[in-house]
Amino acid sequence: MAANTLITALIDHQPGDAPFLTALGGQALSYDGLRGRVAQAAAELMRRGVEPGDRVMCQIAKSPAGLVLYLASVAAGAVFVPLNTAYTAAELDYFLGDAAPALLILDAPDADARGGVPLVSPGDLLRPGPAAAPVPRQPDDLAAILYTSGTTGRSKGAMLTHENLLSNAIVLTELWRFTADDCLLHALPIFHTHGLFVATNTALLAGASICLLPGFDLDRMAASLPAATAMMGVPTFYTRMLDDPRFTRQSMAHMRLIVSGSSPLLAETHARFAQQTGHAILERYGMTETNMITSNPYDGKRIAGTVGHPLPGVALRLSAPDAQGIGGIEVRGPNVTPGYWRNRDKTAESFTPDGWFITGDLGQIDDQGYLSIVGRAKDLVISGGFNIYPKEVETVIDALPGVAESAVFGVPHPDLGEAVAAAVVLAPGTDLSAETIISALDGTLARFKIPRQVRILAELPRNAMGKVQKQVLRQG
Ligand code: MLC
Ligand code: AMP
Repeated sequence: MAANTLITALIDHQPGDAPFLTALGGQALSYDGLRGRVAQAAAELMRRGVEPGDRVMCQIAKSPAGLVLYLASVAAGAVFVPLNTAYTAAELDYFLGDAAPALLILDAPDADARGGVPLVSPGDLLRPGPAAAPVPRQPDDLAAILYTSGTTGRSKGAMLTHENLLSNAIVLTELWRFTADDCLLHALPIFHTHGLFVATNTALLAGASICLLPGFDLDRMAASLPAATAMMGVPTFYTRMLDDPRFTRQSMAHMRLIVSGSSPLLAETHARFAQQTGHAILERYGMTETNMITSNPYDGKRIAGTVGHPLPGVALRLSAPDAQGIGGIEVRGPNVTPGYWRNRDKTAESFTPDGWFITGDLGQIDDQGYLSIVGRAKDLVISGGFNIYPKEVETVIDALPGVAESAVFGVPHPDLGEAVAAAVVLAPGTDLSAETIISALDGTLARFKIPRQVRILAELPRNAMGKVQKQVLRQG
């Protein structure tokens, strides 16, 4: 079989009858079954004209088909571009224009094409048919593009190579001791780094099985728990589990690993979880552009409020540290993106002249080498693990008739960590209510980006330089 860096590593090595997906009211799938489906779907993609390097865009509900289509796209030599299912039609059109995919996969396409791009459903691609061997690909070839918003308000596509993804999966599998005996409880979405790469690639590389849930749901989590050995989640998963009496020391005694990431896990949540379940959550830190960067140790002390040490092979430094040692986190290694899709300016801005990726996070390293994320240099809200860039929301609010200007910021939220809030100044002589503004955003912005509270103000608080003081707004 021809070498396709990622596919060869991820799905070539497991025994045929080993379980890949375990059944939970759904269908079970062996590794042989997975390989067969991937080879068929790859052949179907090629038959439809997908060529190596072409983008295959996919916006579908989480299901086994989603994992097969990810692997089949990569097997066909294409670049997989998954999209958040919450994105609106307007947002989708932007991604279509930017990525210029050869194909767009939607659950229920209502036309043959959109913006000139052919539409297909997962069923169109997963029909039984001839199989294709993986198209040879090199480590530097792209395997995926993941869109991530930015401070300018326009999403940019982080390019991820076969090597970026594989190097990270190899390190995590080893560090977190994944083996073929593991069963990963998978409740994360599969359109982001966390659920698609950290969880899925790591499990595949280990030959482990996955209990794939359509989303995070406490009843399904409780029902699946007995079969699982490990889980990964965002902090919201763990705060919700803490409020549910089914997640106890007894019901979780057989689990060997609980991982948290994507947004800050409160030290208090870590402590309460340990008390209630006996598990010290292992917190790690990463980013779409860099995959995983640091992790608390598997064997050593997992320190709440820290994200641990740089992963083997990943170099980390703090730029311009202040008197307390707080500096900008910069990263280098085989995990780091070569840059943004067709966006040389953003790529250039995101790296230092000597080639380090600028994360935009602020960190501090203690005397044992544990990194803490102490803030963000970037204006970003992380709500339930989804990133929202205020600039994007402000641009849409500012465009509403009757709005003079706005400022969008994060406020503490017990379930989501942070929730999106907005302060709006109306144009003279207009009278808009908070509710009118919120409902006017519907259909333009994905619902998770829409402010949960809007305050109408006479003016925005500004500092002497004229910069809006979001800290003042946050304090109410
Ligand atoms: C859903 N909603 C959210 C939201 N998720 N609002 C704000 N923030 C969120 N994260 C809104 C919906 O629009 C809807 O609103 C209402 O909440 C109910 O939707 P739901 O789908 O039923 O919500 P729920 O299932 O409770 O989802 C919450 C969640 C989910 C936390 C389980 O958001 C989730 O799975 N988050 C994980 C995100 C993730 O994987 N991040 C990793 C990024 S990778 P309405 O108004 O329509 O009713 C990364 C790198 C790294 O960051 O280091 O990992
Ligand atoms: P994304 O752009 O969606 O990949 O999100 C990456 C950002 O999430 C990082 O730059 C951090 O700001 C944040 N992040 C990821 N993991 C953690 C963590 N464990 N603690 C705090 N912030 C985190």
